[in-house]
Amino acid sequence: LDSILDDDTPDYNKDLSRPLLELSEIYANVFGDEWRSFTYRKVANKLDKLPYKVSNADELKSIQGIGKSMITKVKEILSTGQLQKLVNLKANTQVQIMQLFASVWGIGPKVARRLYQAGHRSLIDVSGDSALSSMARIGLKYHHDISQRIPQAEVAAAGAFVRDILENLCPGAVMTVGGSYRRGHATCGDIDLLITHPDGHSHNGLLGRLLSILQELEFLVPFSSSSAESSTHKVDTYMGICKHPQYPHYRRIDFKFYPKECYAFALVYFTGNDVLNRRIRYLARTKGYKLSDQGLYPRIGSHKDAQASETSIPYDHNLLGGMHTDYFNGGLIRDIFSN
Ligand code: DCP
Ligand code: MG
Ligand code: MN
Repeated sequence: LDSILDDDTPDYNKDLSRPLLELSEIYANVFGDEWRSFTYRKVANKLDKLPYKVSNADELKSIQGIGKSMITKVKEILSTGQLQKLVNLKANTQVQIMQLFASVWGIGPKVARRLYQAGHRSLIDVSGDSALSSMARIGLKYHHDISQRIPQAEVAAAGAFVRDILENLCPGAVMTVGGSYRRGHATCGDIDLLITHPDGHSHNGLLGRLLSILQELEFLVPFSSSSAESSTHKVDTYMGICKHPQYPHYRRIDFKFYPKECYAFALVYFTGNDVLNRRIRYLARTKGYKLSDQGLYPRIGSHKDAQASETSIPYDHNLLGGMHTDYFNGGLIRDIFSN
């Protein structure tokens, strides 16, 4: 279990996992095939976590989740040093262009395909497209900066900057820097901030007030169009671009505001990574529960009734609401896995 929770990978099998990850990205960005993309990413993650170097693909047969076709691919990499399928895809200009388009914040695989079909072949072409979302416009404008990884120290500095404002604005508010930063990575793709208030109500409406101060201070790039949306009534989300006054680059930043009774679950979700989240959600499901970013709920009825049961369970039935986060992160996950 520790090896699942610990994101420090020993790197014995990077030569195997890297091409699989590249295929994963192409499946998502070029073909919009999220399922296949996830399968490749999952196997790459498993290979990364092995405490030894794989020298014979048959060694992988006993590992759950690595199927025949993946073993065939690993064999090919071991014997030829590459994956012909990947080599072909990467040599294809259409693939290259659509990957570039989809690497822009605010442009997903569907829009990337539409832009290609509309005849665009470069980011300069794309910036002249009349149907871009405001997010994609900002994504294009800051594309160079936000494509760079962020050093851990700068993520910490940005977090401290926001925490300072937050604590003045709303005393007692609690903020955690999540995502890859919380997993101890040396560099991060973005800055993930998770915020709540232990009094149970002060988090309401806090997002808007915090955003306007951060924009006044020019920490946040002004960008409001449909960003301060809430995906459910429980969580307020904002995705934006920020720049710490003492650092030269613009960075991607995500804010999430949760009520305190969801916070432990939100913290697990927002710490990730996404593969771990899918695994523990699946595990919860096999044990008759539903795990989300907001709680752990008993499932009523059969798998077919899953949708109905989710909506029929009142929120207060959250089994572990309010439980101390450290217990949740360490203890609960450990308990689920050991049962
Ligand atoms: N998350 C998830 N599934 C997704 C997206 C996100 O479970 N499709 C969760 C797990 C992530 C967390 O949210 O760890 C933060 O998302 P990020 O996209 O910021 O990913 P990371 O912080 O893990 O990595 P990066 O360094 O690329 O930002
Ligand atoms: Mg992140
Ligand atoms: Mn993020």
